Amino acid sequence: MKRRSFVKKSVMTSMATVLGSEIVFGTKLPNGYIPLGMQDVDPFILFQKDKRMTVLNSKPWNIEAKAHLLDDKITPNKYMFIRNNGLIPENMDVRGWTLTIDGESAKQNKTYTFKELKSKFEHHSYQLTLECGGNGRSEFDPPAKGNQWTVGAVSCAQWTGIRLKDVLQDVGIKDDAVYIGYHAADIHLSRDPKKEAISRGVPITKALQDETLLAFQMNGEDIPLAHGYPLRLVAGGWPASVSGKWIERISIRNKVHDGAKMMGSAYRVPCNPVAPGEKVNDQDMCIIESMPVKSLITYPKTGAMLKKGEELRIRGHAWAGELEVAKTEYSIDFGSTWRDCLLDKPVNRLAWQHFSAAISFPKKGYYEVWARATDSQRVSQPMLLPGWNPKGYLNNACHRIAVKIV
Ligand SMILES: Nc1nc2c(c(=O)[nH]1)N[C@H]1C(S)=C(S)[C@@H](COP(=O)(O)O)O[C@H]1N2
Ligand SMILES: [Mo]
Repeated sequence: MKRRSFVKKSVMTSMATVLGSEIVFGTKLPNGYIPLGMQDVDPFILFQKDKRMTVLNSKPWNIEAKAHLLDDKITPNKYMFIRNNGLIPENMDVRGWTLTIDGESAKQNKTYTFKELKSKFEHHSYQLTLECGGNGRSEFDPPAKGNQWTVGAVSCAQWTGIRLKDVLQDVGIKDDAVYIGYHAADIHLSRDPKKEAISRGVPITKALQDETLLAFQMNGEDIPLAHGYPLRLVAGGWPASVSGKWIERISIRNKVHDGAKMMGSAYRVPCNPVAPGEKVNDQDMCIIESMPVKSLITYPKTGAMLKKGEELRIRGHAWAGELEVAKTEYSIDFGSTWRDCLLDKPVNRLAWQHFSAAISFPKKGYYEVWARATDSQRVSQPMLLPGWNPKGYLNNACHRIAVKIV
């Protein structure tokens, strides 16, 4: 007969934290047994999220915001979307934690402790826009599999850490380096330790940008566990899937990184437009790089009611991947005419920009307010759904809200 094994003490401690009290007789818990009190964990409490956030999936956890919850200039944790491909790692302890840099194009393999990283390299802080490549997926037809994100898989927090380039240069980069790939501590859904939930990366040029951080703080505090504690790669302006959470290893590659979710239709779109529903061969798919121009009206909430004669002051954010947003406009006549909004400059490169406008309505009735951003290369958001693709990425159609004048 197989001997009964018991849960590790460390696992028990973390379960007790979630339950909020000691598990009396916890040492007698059989391995793999999940206490009832933990099977219905309240994600809002667990992740300290606002109750108005939408849970799209619990295995793995995927949670999104609503447009009006993203009104802050800097996104607080409670409104920040969570996108996980695997299971959140447990017991992340900075004391035993290390970061290793390796790969064909690293001049040496080097391992740093958390303390070394923090003391050896200069600290930098940037506001960085992170948008999931699949944000807006729910609109595509035929529908795409995956989390049905509406508009809330985007955030712009203040990230503090060290520059990835400083660490890579400390290790030494060979001339043939073309890409970096991250390896993280999260657990594959199958729980097979040989499989990685996700292991993506960026071209070496993006890795060497000043704003590409190995962050240890978000909004001035330790990064919340769900967002990558203790160390996270943050490469703003690109699909957020390149911003690896719970980073343990970064490989400097002499070819395009070939980790989990770099191939097939994962985070790739047809290199040339295809008809909705068309099957696309792997070799005709291209990796998503800089995200397209987009904007979001964060005030008021859709459905706002105003009295005739009242002026409406709308607010929102606009972002354009690697580029700056040059213009934001609004329309109240379904896109027939557009007027300029006030638009702030970004606080730093790759931070979203804030816009506002004071709108008057000619008479009582139903209106929609549409917002449209244009990037520094004069590319504007489409009014309707852009190019269909198998996984439903890059929906940057104009955001709109309903307004009633009574
Ligand atoms: N290790 C790891 N990093 C990851 C992921 C993941 O599942 N595991 N998801 C990626 C994806 S697809 C997105 S959109 C962002 C989401 O970041 P957030 O959960 O902090 O908002 O993290 C990225 N980094
Ligand atoms: Mo994502």
